[in-house]
Amino acid sequence: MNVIQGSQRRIFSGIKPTGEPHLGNYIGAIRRWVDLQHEYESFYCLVDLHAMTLPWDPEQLSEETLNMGAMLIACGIDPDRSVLFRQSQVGQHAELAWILTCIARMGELRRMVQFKEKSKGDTESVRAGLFTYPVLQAADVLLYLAHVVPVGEDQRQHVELMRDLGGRFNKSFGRTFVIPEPLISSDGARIMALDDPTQKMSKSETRPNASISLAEAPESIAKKVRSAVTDSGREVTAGEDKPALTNLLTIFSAVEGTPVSELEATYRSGGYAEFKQALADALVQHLRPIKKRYEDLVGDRAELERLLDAGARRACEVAESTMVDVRSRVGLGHRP
Ligand code: ATP
Ligand code: LTN
Repeated sequence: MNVIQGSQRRIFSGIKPTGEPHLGNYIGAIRRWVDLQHEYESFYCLVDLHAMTLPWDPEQLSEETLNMGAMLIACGIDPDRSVLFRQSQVGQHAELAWILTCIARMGELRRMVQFKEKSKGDTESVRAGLFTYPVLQAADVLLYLAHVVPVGEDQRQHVELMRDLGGRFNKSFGRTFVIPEPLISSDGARIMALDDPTQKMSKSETRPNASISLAEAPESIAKKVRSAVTDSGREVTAGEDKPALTNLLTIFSAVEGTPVSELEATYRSGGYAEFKQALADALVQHLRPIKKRYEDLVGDRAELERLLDAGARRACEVAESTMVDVRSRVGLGHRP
């Protein structure tokens, strides 16, 4: 077995380089990755192969992959501390995905909520890659023998599947993989669209006022917050019957580091306009340095490529050591 050196535990997580990263990605995932890199040996992956499960434009894919790398660094992922890399540069991801595809069951993949949502019920002409998407995701994590997978709530089912596939492989071929645990924090795990609090904020959603991107201009942030839907009533409080305000308070709490109860006490009776203005100001202030750093980084494509290439080389060492073990266990033997 590929033994993890030292006592530090490993984490792995990934983000699709499609569209602009938004507050949901930041609050549910990226800001936690920044903290976790101090506690864990961390692998953060730009999953460009996953981005090919829906129709894509080749130029846009390579552009957005570099942009997403720049955004992660701008948010505080330190490429010296964490292994930040492009999935497609480490061929072992696709190789292990195929082997896991050969032990995955149609029925378990058919049950995946993300597949049902993204295929929109069209199970005939939908691309096969969208169906096997979670198997590639399982390969991503299992390759690195990661213990923990920090993700938003929407990914819980995919982590369950990788646990099942890892366990099934271990049972059939001997203990090879670490069975990873999801790490989903209770607050901010599901940030909802600003114009519809029943839907999650998502990169693939194109309604203009649904999400706030991390590189959004200050005026646009203020405008989107002003036009965010609210609930009936006048008080600024969270609660099951107040999905819109709960979402706005969750966002406010995440960027300010102030508990929701304190924000409620401050803004409860001041009316929605005052609350929204304070939220917009807090967002602009929090995102300003991220936007600035992002703009500096995206201007230097060569440096970004260099950083990601270095990450891929580090990732490849770990991935290949797992694959040597996997290949021998499944009867594929060594590479020439
Ligand atoms: P797409 O719309 O392209 O499927 P997405 O916005 O769901 O993309 P991903 O790249 O799939 O983003 O997810 C990256 C990380 O962000 C994952 O850990 C995911 O759980 C988290 N995440 C995505 N959307 C939200 C959200 N609205 N609230 C909290 N976390 C989120
Ligand atoms: N499917 C995930 C992105 C993703 C991922 C991973 C997350 C790909 N590989 C491995 C955690 C671990 C998504 O849609 N958010």
